[in-house]
Amino acid sequence: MKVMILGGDGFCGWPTALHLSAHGHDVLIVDNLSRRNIDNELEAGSLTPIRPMGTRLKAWQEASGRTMRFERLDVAQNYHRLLTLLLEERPDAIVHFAEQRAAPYSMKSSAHKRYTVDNNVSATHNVLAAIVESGLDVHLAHLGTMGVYGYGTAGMKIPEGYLPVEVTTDDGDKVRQEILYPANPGSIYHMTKTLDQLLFAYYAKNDRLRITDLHQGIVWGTHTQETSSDERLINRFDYDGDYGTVLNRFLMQAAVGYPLTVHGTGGQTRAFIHIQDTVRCIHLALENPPEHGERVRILNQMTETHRVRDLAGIVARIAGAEVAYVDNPRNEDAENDLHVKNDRFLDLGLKPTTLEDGLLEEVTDVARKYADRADRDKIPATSTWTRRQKPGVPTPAATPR
Ligand code: NAD
Ligand code: USQ
Repeated sequence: MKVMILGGDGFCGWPTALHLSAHGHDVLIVDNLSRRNIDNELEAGSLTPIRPMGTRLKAWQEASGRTMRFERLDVAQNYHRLLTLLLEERPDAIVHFAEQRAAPYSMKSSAHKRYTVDNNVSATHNVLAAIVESGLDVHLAHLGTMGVYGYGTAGMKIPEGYLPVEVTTDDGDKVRQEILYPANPGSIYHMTKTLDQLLFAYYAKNDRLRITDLHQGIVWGTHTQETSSDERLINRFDYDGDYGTVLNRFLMQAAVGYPLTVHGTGGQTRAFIHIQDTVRCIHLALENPPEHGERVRILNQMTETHRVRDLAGIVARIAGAEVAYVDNPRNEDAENDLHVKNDRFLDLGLKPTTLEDGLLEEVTDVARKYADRADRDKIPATSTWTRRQKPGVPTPAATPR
């Protein structure tokens, strides 16, 4: 299969490109390197020393004997180059990761809100419009988020995209139908993913595009089978207050002796998936595309749920770290339960990698290895959701509880 990977220089996109190439697919990476530029803006960087794209591709060729190509292109801005590329390459599938993905970054200022909306919504719409204009039969697989649902449960497991409802007609008859699960985003970033959903629903209905939307939980870990085969292929490891996600942050904080920054009470429950399962799920989704005329196929790409304070407890236990309960910079429920269906990937054969101590230690080892690259000043989460919230900065009084 020929696969175009939009956002293929990023944390999920790079290991996915390697995984698909290792399995014999012809991979073309498209990326505008905006994530590397955001590192410059934030004066932060990956804990792991990620290499420039040219070095990455050369290393992969040497390690595997396989070739991948790279096209630098802004999917949100350069519509005509995107269309031309599609017509030249005629891919069977496109995997779309090319969005600004950090909730805290999207909440930093009105400029960051506007960038995130413009970039994410335009990127998604450009891809859809270009597929239609090209006349090609391309399966589009998009990385969405569990956050489109919000993190509550109405006494039921969150279904995979669609909610069965029964309505009473004016004649008193009962009619059953399935609707998109009500969107309930918790940040500007998450809101862009709910807007993406409507774009997909429209294009699947009007143009019979084949679209899979993968509602992914928080990705943790850093290595996959392929990224660990050569140090030059190493994946990025974000730990800063904007891009670092909770479990990887805790593992890194433990490795550098920084108190684990639990926001608020740590009662927030979220869905998680290991990076190795991310790449497997995308491969499975590409091998099982929807039919023409089928509604958007939505799969929940997560393997387990955990409460933030429990994660901090596990990391503190295995790594001997202290836990700091800090002000929550976000506007989110202090406590929530979360139950999620993920039957579709399990039915396709996914064997989940669960959060075991061994794996946690593996990530801590990566963090320890590169600890001298850490900038402790970049660890606190300083982006606040409203003026009411305060930055999540540990104070001596907050450590430990
Ligand atoms: P990332 O920021 O590491 O990678 C995104 C890549 O897309 C970057 O390399 C960036 O340069 C590129 N990009 C952004 N806008 C672009 C544009 N307009 N044109 C071309 N390239 C562009 O993010 P990630 O963690 O790899 O996430 C990838 C996708 O998966 C995102 O859409 C994100 O919403 C989703 N996701 C990520 C997680 C997670 O925990 N990391 C969880 C759920 C969903
Ligand atoms: N949190 C802490 N301490 C920290 C960092 C985070 O307690 O140091 C808390 C947050 O307040 C939040 C939870 O941990 O309650 C998760 O935060 P996160 O930064 O790990 O994840 P989030 O902002 O939701 O975003 C990440 C990815 C995003 C993806 C999303 C999947 O950055 O791209 O869409 O996970 S999900 O959360 O399932 O919507």
